[in-house]
Amino acid sequence: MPRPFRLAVFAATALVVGGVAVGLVVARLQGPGATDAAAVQVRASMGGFDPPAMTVKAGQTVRIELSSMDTSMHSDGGGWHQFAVDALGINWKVGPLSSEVFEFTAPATAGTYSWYCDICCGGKENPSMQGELTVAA
Ligand SMILES: [Cu+2]
Repeated sequence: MPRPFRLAVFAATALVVGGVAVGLVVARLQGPGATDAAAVQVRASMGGFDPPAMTVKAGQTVRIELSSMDTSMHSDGGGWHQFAVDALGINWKVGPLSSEVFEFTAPATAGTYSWYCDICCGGKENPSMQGELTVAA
């Protein structure tokens, strides 16, 4: 290959690789979620749930957008998180750096339920991978 051409190929390759790297960093900083304005935003990461507690009305249809803020680079769970409430038959999962919208109908009577993620960080015994759902009358 002629030298100027090789230089051009090198420059183009460097630009593409650099652009992908910048894109990845930006995506990591922004994170997923907030695609559904009508849904309650729940973000899960290795650090825990944000928010770690929520209150809903009895009998209400609850719409939740669950996001995983972690990348697939996490050796512990591969960036997947779970939102499970055994008593309500809820078992939602979301993949790395993505979000999904789920719905459930809150029980008709008031009560308190705990939710957990059993995928990462030692599973549901880990206090940071738990949250509390309050159903208010
Ligand atoms: Cu988790």
